[in-house]
Amino acid sequence: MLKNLLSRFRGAEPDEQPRPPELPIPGPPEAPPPGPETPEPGPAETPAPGPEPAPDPTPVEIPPPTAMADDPPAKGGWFARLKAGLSRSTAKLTESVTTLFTKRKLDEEALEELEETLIAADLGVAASRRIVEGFRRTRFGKEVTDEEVRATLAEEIATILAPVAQPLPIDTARAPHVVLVVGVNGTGKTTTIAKLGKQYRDRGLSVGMVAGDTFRAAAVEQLQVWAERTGARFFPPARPGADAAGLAFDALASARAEGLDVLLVDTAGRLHNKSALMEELRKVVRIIRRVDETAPHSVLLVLDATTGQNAVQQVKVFKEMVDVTGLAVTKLDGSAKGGVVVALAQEFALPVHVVGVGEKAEDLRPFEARDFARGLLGLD
Ligand SMILES: Nc1nc2c(ncn2[C@@H]2O[C@H](COP(=O)(O)OP(=O)(O)OP(=O)(O)O)[C@@H](O)[C@H]2O)c(=O)[nH]1
Ligand SMILES: [Mg+2]
Repeated sequence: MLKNLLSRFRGAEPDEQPRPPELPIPGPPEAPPPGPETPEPGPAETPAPGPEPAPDPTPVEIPPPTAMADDPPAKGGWFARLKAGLSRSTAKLTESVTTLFTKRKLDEEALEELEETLIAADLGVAASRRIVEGFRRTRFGKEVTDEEVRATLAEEIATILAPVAQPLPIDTARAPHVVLVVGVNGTGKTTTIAKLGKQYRDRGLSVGMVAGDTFRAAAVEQLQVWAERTGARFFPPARPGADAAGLAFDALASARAEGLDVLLVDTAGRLHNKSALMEELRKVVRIIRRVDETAPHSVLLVLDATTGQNAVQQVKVFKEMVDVTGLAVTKLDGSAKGGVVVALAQEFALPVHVVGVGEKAEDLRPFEARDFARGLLGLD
């Protein structure tokens, strides 16, 4: 599994992820913020003077900006969308539970099968064991229906999730509150920034977006489109491959001068190897602390639920690199692996701030333990 994860870090070649169809490139990027790109010419932090990487010659690809601000809201409330989004995970879990427990005694064998079902649904070994223990204590030897099992499962899962269900705290007094967004490539970092940015703008906050994935022109353009659509201040690199830490420094200095409320910093998901990525992320943190020693105020790790247990490995790897303060779990709508959120909660106890169940801005929502647990079990 780790091998699989690390292989995603390898190779600085253009992104191989399948991408949405190309769109015409919007106008030229905004002028970069004033000031030197690399702060203080101190020897330790100055980027190595080696050859600049060649600008990305590949055509610029931008996800269609259709799924944001102006679309009519999807039918049904948030819970209906959550349930619909989780339906693939739900089907996997409830079918097994139904097959297992159509009026059956909850004996040792049944409990073992239940544990296997939960593990197969990506809840992880520790959480699955804990849940089954709960059943053993309260229901052992009793005859149960699949309905009862589902309801009890939802309660047990909600108990595990409740402590991690915490909104992303934004302290506007920081002016700006800096959110560093990290994660492997393709997990949804840039779209999560776009969605959060839109939600903060809707709340009347002033927002900056920093295109810290400087190597890929496509990544910069993608964020620029979102910034324009949401009315956020956009901070692009001066040129492709420019030093991400220097950009973050300049952006934070400008954001401070302008009194922005929130600064969302995008980062590259893949450099040529893990240690290069680690070095870059640590450098970004080190350098922005020269402007505000309390920054970044949040380090949001974005995980793609479709990768299942691989997400667990990603948390371990990123926790080594930076001080991850919370998680965003995306693509729960396209996954049969929503159970992984339970595994993450059990294993790391990191706050899960938001979950994504679709591509619209309103499909990124605060994580609610009870709703999620009941949605996962297909209950109302
Ligand atoms: N269905 C669905 N798609 C999502 C969700 N979140 C993000 N996506 C899609 O996932 C794809 C990748 O998202 P990006 O935001 O570009 O991911 P990234 O982490 O910035 O990727 P890199 O910049 O390549 O590292 C895009 O097509 C998004 O629209 C979600 O919750 N549900
Ligand atoms: Mg991106």
